[in-house]
Amino acid sequence: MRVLLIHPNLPPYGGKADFRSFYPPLGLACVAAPLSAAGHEVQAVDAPITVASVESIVERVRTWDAEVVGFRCQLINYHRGLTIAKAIKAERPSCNIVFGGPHMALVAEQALALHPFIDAIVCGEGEDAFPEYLDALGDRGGLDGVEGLVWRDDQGGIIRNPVRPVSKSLDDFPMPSLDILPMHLYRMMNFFALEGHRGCPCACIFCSLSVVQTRKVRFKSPERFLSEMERLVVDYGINRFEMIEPNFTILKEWCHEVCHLILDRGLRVQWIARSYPEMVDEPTLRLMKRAGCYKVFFGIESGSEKILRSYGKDTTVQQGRDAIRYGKEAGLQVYCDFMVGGPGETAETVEETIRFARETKPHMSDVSLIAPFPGTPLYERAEEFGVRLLDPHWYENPEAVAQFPFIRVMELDTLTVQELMGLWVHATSAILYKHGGGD
Ligand code: B12
Ligand code: SF4
Repeated sequence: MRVLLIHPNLPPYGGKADFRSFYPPLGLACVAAPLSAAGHEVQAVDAPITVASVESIVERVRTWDAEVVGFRCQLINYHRGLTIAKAIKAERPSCNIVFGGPHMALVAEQALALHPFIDAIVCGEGEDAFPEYLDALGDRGGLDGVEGLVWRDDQGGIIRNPVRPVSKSLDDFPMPSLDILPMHLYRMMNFFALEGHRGCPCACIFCSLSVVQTRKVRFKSPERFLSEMERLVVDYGINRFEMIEPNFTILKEWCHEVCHLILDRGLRVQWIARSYPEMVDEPTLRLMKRAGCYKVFFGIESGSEKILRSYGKDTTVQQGRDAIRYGKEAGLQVYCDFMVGGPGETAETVEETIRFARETKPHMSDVSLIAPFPGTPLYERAEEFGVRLLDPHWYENPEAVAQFPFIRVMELDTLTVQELMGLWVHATSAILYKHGGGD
């Protein structure tokens, strides 16, 4: 079959009319590989980097005669995906429209009910599910046998198949099909994403990653990971990477082995990684630095012990301080993420966060206003956390999503929406503009 994969554009960000992202849709390259191996023809449109218009994408579907069109959506580009899908279906009613990506597993039934132009949604990992879906379309088994699929039957009913277990080793998946992406543009940027493991054992109440990817963590072998890195260096001339997992140091032996392999093979690479403050130590950060890491991200979130607990974090404020110090002493740039708006947040707890940033002086910081993403405990059990959702279906409202990062859709027992906004602006200016420069 001819399958066109689409990475929809991102909405305007922070008032910028055309937010051009240079972040590759690695997930599409991952699902493309088994499709090609099964004999399907696969092409992709990476709209954020090529700034492809809806019309040009519909034209591509028509001229190439695509039979199936697959979309990768996280919430932020979901509405662009819907606009493109609707236009394709209007032009080519026989074309099968499938959605996948981190947002879709959380809203699958609702999305199918609201948007009749979507034929099916793949929840979670797509490497096995998507080829099986295409087989089933081609009459090699029914759609009801495809685990992880939510789909529309001939009578218009919405069927949710059993969940697909995430038991397979990541090494069993083929190497991502990078050639479907505009690699010349990523080469110009000298930037690409690398994935070493999936899943997160934590369950922070504002995050859906452990819901979608599960709390079980699966690793690629260090050798497999290195061969993905080496391929980018040798075949594509790219040597600057971001490791996308939430905690690159989650298994120290794995992290150390990867760093030693980079050093042993003499790869001259530069990379950035994320880590949990409670799972990092100075020797590991120094080894990462020797292996080419130049920046480390810590999700500090808050300088208040009480708020950290309300997020469901195990980290203490002191562990955050220590992690920042270790990072600086290892010679890394330290980038910290803070948030405003957790359950029980008050002007005093926000001041604790500002004091933390003043005292620890990360080189760079970001402060976000918490948003209740569907599927997260914060959204699903809002009342329990003293949170009131002003519009429970805000994620289906393109205008609400387009306000990102100023999403004003919840208030707390302790703060109104206006107070929340005010404190976020205050924290942003105090941390970013007065203390974002570090030492
Ligand atoms: C890189 C990244 C970004 C990049 C952009 C990503 C992109 N290419 O568009 C940037 C830095 C811009 C970004 C920003 C944000 N991000 Co982000 N990001 C990620 C990250 C770290 C990696 C994504 C990735 O490549 N994953 C690896 C690939 C292999 O996985 P995948 O894409 O999910 O694909 C698999 C499946 O989903 C499926 N699949 C995917 N597409 C398709 C298509 C079809 C047809 C099928 C069948 C299957 C399928 O199969 C793939 C292989 O198994 C993820 C976390 C993560 N580890 O996934 C968060 C994540 C996607 N981000 C998230 C969030 C919340 C954000 C922000 C809103 C954060 C914030 N508060 O600022 C901002 C948005 C800002 C903006 N205006 O864009 C959430 C999304 C939640 C949601 N419901 O949408 C995630 C899941 C992180 C989390 N902790 O929850 N992000
Ligand atoms: S915020 Fe980070 S640590 Fe917490 S559940 Fe999400 S990915 Fe895991």
